[in-house]
Amino acid sequence: MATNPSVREVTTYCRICEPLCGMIATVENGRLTSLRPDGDHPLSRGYACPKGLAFPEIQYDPERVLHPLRRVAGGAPGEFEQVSWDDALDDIATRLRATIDEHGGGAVGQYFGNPAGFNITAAIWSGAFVSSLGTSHQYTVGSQDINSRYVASKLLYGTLAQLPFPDLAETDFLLMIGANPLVSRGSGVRVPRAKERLADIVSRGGRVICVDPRRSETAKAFEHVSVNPDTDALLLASMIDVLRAEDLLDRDAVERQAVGVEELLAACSDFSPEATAARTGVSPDDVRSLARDLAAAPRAAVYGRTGSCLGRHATLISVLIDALTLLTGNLDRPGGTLLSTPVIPFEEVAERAGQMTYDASRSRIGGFPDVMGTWPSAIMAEEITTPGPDQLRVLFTLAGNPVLSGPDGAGLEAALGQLDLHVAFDLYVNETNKHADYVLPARTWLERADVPFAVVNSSPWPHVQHADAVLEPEGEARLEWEVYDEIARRAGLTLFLPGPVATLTRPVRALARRLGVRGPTPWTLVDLLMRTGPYGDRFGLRRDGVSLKRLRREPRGVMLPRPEGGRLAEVVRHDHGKVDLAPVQLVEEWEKLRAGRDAEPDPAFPLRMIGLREMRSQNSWMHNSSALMRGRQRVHTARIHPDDAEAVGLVEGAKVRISAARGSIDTVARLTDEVRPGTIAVPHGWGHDAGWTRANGAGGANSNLLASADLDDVEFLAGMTLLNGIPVAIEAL
Ligand SMILES: Nc1nc2c(c(=O)[nH]1)N[C@H]1C(S)=C(S)[C@@H](COP(=O)(O)OP(=O)(O)OC[C@H]3O[C@@H](n4cnc5c(=O)[nH]c(N)nc54)[C@H](O)[C@@H]3O)O[C@H]1N2
Ligand SMILES: Nc1nc2c(c(=O)[nH]1)N[C@H]1C(S)=C(S)[C@@H](COP(=O)(O)OP(=O)(O)OC[C@H]3O[C@@H](n4cnc5c(=O)[nH]c(N)nc54)[C@H](O)[C@@H]3O)O[C@H]1N2
Ligand code: SF4
Ligand SMILES: [Mo]
Repeated sequence: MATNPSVREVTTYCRICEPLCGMIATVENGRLTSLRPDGDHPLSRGYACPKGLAFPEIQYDPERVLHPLRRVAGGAPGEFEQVSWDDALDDIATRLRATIDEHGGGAVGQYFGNPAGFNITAAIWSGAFVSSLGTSHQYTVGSQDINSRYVASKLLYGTLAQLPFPDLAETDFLLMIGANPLVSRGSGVRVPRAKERLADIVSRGGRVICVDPRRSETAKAFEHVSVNPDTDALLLASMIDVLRAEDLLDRDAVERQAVGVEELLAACSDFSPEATAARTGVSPDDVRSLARDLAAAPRAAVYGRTGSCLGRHATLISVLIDALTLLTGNLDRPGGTLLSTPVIPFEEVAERAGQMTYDASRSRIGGFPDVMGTWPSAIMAEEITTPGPDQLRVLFTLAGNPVLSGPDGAGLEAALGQLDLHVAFDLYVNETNKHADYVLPARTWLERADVPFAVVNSSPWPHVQHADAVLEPEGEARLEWEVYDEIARRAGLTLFLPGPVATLTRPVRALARRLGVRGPTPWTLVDLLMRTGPYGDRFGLRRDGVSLKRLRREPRGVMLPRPEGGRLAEVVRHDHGKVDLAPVQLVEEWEKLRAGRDAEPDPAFPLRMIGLREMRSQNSWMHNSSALMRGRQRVHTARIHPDDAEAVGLVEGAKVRISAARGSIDTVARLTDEVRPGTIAVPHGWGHDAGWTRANGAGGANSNLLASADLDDVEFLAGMTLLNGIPVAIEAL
């Protein structure tokens, strides 16, 4: 094979989810003929999941968008015609300019979806684009995902740029709140070969415990504590109360690391295990054992993921997770919870430049605090439909599908129709961008160079890898950053105005001038930040440091030094230099928890709906693959406990209607005692009706039609949407 010049084997890595598994692509005459796991990758060592392996089908999907599409004048949503890039860019720039001239930059906004988080050049340039307009209409998937975790870091440590993670490499006790890494492959902590890594903990004599309303795949393989949806704040407060009552606190660690301990303990004392048992469904005995075992474990870590972030108390829960870790002496030490170290320190630089804001401004609708300059996506529809200064009139959707992934998709769909201009960058016509004026063809991860950012900062096995583009782009697909650049140029905008972004780009421009490079590109910025960052080569001063040049020489990437403990003083930005366990912002959150708004179930909606991830499905966008949509995966189902099914006369495989305050959806019942009685579990991202025939034909329903965008259903501190614990009722159809 190696002798045939038209066949190449290229080392790369998958960019669908956080493990970033190593892959080998075989390219024959410019066409991808195989994509297989890279056996020599230092972390994934020959593992790839079905989604990664199915990617060639997406790459060559005949329904992929390969040319700029423009909505037919007067056409219905989804009626597009092919246009040239030149025409598309000219028209977009002209209309953008007109809106800015008439209404100001504050009328322009962006929705940043999940795949954009794996696309470094798009992430940087889209950020520069919206920042240069001075608009506050920035929406990201973060308010359906992880923003509460960042806000908790702001409150606890005084910095948003911190994502603590469990040291899976050395821990003896892993307490997971709402995470299912055997399916999700880990999130908020980069852990390729998750199953093995968790099994290692048990082989070392340790324990792995999942707190989850569903006996998830991970809970089945390890230990399970079953809990009612959206009651984790109560459970964690009770555990802290047990530590206090039984004198199990690590007083030395508390003294060294924290302020506000007495206030925290006082707040938790309203939540003894007896006081919370009825709501959490966890017996006082079980809560006590859990707290005692956590305190007694030599090295323990508490970790929460989406199951802990998508409820009414998301930020409070994230705070309590780190509080439990700290109170048991496990924060900032190997085997416990470690503090993240950035490979490319965007966040740190932005923070120093005053750009990583929290609550520096409040949203027009709902008065929500900004999180890194972004608003909750729950308010996007109302920002479009509510007249007044800074009404949202132009929207760029970058790799997102909020009609399926966010709350009240129906309301959002209706609002999207009112935009003056909506431009999307995507691989497909999806349920959101079918309402756009333009869908612009994006390149897949096999068609672009990349280096991972945020997700590599939190790993017990830190590693960074650069990938070159493996394939020439199909059709006319372009890199998003170049398109943003071109739109800005044609609209007469300067992406790098003096102001916030300039703080980042000024040193890059100076460097670029010295090297004789014309203007900054995302790559000059990346290289500068990487080289001057914590792992950087400091332009030669540090021999084993990283630079883009080195990463390009070492295509399987570079293992970085294992993170150490003892970094708290360097991370904490509060004046007192310690972790604040009783930030004032939580006072009202404790009140809300005490009031227990949701404590008394509404008899009309007695059940609670939670989400679910499946191995062969990726959020809203991989349902057009025949390789993935096989067997059980073909059918969208609601997992329902047999007792709840019997109560309404439902049988296995029957049609079920699920109703909530804002409407209803129909899907298929799957009876299983893996969910608690009173809980149903339904995957999100289904109910397709856009440019993907197989996905459309798969049926199922958009579970997020039942999720509320009402302002008082949105968690206040981080703007999190209530996606887990939605009050619902079921009936047989
Ligand atoms: N009920 C419920 N809802 C949830 C969740 C839940 O647990 N429960 N989870 C939430 C979470 S954590 C997430 S991350 C979101 C995800 O929600 P979104 O951020 O809206 O992202 P996706 O649904 O993954 O849609 C991604 C879109 O990007 C496109 N795309 C894929 N790759 C590329 C690329 O390389 N370039 C470009 N330009 N486009 C690309 C796809 O075709 C697709 O249309 O869903 C959230 N919604
Ligand atoms: N196959 C596959 N992998 C994925 C994705 C995918 O769509 N498919 N998406 C990727 C993305 S974008 C992300 S953010 C990660 C997410 O990674 P994870 O958060 O690990 O993924 P989930 O499988 O959603 O796990 C959440 C768990 O929380 C539980 N849960 C729900 N509500 C509650 C609650 O109120 N309390 C508690 N304690 N638990 C609750 C659910 O039953 C579920 O088992 O996964 C990533 N990996
Ligand atoms: S787990 Fe699967 S989808 Fe995620 S990075 Fe690895 S191969 Fe890709
Ligand atoms: Mo996510």
